[in-house]
Amino acid sequence: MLTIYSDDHRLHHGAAEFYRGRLVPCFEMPARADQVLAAVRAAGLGAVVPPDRFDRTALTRVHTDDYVAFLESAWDEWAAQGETGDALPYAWPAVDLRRDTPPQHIDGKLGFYAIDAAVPITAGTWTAARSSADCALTGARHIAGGGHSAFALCRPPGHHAGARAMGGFCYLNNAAIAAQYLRDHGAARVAVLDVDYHHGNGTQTIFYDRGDVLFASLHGDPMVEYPFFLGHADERGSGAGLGANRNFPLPWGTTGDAYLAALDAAIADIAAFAPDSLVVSLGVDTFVEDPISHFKLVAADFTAIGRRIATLGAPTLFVLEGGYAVADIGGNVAAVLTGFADG
Ligand code: SP5
Ligand code: ZN
Repeated sequence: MLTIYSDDHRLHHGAAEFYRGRLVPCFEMPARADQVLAAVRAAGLGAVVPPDRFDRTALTRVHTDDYVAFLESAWDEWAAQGETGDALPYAWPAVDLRRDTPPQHIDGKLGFYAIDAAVPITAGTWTAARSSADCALTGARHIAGGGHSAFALCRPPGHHAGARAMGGFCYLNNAAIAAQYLRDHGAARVAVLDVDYHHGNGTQTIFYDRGDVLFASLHGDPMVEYPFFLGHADERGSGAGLGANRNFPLPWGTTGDAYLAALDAAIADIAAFAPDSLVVSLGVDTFVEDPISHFKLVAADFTAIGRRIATLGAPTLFVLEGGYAVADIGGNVAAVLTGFADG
């Protein structure tokens, strides 16, 4: 399996995020990608190549132009105020506030284009996010060209980023950008399967009213888990997309057996949709020892996830999302990919 990776991810290294009422070191850190790269190499999965550079228009197929422009200039606007630490939002257009008047000041823009505060912007964040999307796009290009599978080793992750908002460590929605690229290059139907512990709210909203991209997600129940305000089972899509959105919220403490049963249901939905290609938002924060999550999957469960995905027989692009047990993230990702390759 081809892996696409860029060292540019190192340029994004946020200092701190809010956690239980205080600032703590970011769970989403460069060592994550280093561990995954080492494990992919150790597993002998195949070649590791750098990403191609894609036009900005590949990004604005799923993100709004003003949002991409915000990401491009946010650090410079922040630094122009004399700030040297990370840019973080602190005020949002939540209930009863106006969304039709984008602020001019960077402090206002940060909140206008964010769903939470877990998105530090540093001097290198834009370069890293753009390279991360390029990794996903390069993988999509490989699949569109007839490749059987690819692994985009993306960092920062993407599935919480919506058309015009960052959130949950995510800036550009790598999986959605890749799925749209596949649609634009020969695939009539694309399925996105999201196995990250958290609901892929950004991917869901981007494709919610479309029947050409199926979104299926297994995740911690939003009644008790981030992102809290999306990801319920009754969200089935709208308009032409009605029936093309499937959520499988699962309780804290979910073990491999229950997880794999829900995965079988999601895979049955995907098989019925008969996609021309599949994008997997691959988070391994479902791991029992993940520091911010509450599922109980173990290494053998990750192998089983890969095997089950392989039964679909679709050209498949894996896109890295979450996973914060740094010592184990590599082994768990490699387990999914080898399970798929051997399946
Ligand atoms: C890509 C991805 O996995 N993003 C995850 C973003 C999660 N941000 C919120 C984390 C809050 C952690 N609170 C957990 C409490 C555990 N006791
Ligand atoms: Zn996650």
